[in-house]
Amino acid sequence: RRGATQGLAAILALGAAPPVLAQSKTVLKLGHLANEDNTWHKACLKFAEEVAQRTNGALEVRVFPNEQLGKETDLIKGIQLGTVDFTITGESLQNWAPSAALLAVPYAVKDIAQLDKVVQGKVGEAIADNIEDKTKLRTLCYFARGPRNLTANRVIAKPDELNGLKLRVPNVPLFVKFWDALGAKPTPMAFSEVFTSLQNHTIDAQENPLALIKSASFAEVQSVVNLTEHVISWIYLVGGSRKLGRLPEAQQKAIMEAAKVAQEYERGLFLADEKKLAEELKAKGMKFAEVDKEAYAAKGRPAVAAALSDEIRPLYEQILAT
Ligand code: 2Q2
Repeated sequence: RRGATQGLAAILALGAAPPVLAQSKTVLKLGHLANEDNTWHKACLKFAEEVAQRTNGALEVRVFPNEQLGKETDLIKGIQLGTVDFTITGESLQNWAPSAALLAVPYAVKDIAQLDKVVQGKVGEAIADNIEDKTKLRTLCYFARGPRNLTANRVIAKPDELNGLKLRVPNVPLFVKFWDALGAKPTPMAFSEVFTSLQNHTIDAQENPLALIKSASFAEVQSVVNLTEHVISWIYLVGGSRKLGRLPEAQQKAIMEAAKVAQEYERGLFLADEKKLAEELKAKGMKFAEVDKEAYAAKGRPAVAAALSDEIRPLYEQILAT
């Protein structure tokens, strides 16, 4: 760098026009809802590092955790407006693209092996295409998630014991319908508001994979993990297709490659995490309760069936058959 500056000084001294010394730098913003301890954040940092390396610093991805750049829904809109460039999102996209509901249908996907087959196969392709088509968000890579579990301050062994439990759900109409049918009172709310709302009892419960339960410190305000395992889902790292499409080909390729590296990297962290999360949460005082999963599944089934439109039902059937 010093050499270049000296060279520039020399040229200016000679009165010549300065040469273009370096490509101008483009800064891209990535916002997400998890905190710094979460594997999503670490994968985003990896993504940023890989993008910088593969573009010789011409592209800089700045990562903002904790909904610092906005709530999940705002981030999706922000990408559409061009004020944000990337986020991590999934089933909330059903508010724009109906097939995104299929990322998280209660009691559909049974394990990670099935999930990988679904995402990487024809169904996943159809979902990703539908998302890009309806939202102008391009899916760059995906992260598998652990099963969603219902946390509360009591054991809820079967849905009949929900008794109007005030439950926070993300902004996902399918989740609202499912929990409503089970007998809870689901309220959509942004992730960044959940901790405080549990603390001041605006809500009594929430449901999420153990990874987010841990990184968001819900153990401080929830005593029981009810092992409902009601949703096994994945989530996408997405970027705005219009803005990305205007970048030079080589930079677009660098972004896609960096995303693949981030995906692999996240999977390693995720698998390591899954082995220890339950013990870590128990050490923080949470009690783990086995529940009647069959009763949860059975009571929710009609609502799930009714929530899936004819348009996406064939894809749903294909998921079940995978
Ligand atoms: O509880 C949350 O906010 C997340 O686990 C959500 O499931 C997730 O962010 C979805 O809203 C994905 O679109």
